[in-house]
Amino acid sequence: MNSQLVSIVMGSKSDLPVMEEAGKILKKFEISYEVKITSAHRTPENTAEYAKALEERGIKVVIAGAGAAAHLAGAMAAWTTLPIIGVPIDSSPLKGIDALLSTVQMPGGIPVASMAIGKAGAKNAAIFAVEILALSDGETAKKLKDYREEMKRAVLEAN
Ligand code: RP5
Repeated sequence: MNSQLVSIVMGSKSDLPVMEEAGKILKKFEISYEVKITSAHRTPENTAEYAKALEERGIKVVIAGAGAAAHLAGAMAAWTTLPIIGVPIDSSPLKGIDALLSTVQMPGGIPVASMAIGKAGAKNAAIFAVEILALSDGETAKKLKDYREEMKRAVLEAN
């Protein structure tokens, strides 16, 4: 067992500027996480080994970001029943539409929760992960409600 609750996985180091948005949110909510770079296509064995070991290591939720023919979230979902939240990354000439379709169009039986393309998706993936963890942690649930209030105040105060 380790103390990390969330795994942020991505297909390439070049995905980091997008996926960092997820890390920022998890830090804000004081949720421990690890970051892993592994590719569904270029390091398939590594990806499978990493995914298979997650549950035993105590990880509860996975956020998986990849661009182009983005198989990472689905490839990981094949090896674990932990919830996988996919983030399509706009790193290809198709600007993430390809990654969005690859991530969202999982065949029935092996789900991946797909977020928006790019930084908003990475941010929401982390909030979604926090929402899952909050189901069994009252303190985290309270922080989520405070976060909503914070956003509401920011909009009202902008006037
Ligand atoms: C995907 O291909 C990665 O997730 C990345 O978004 C994209 C390009 O990867 P690099 O060529 O920058 O390593 O697998």
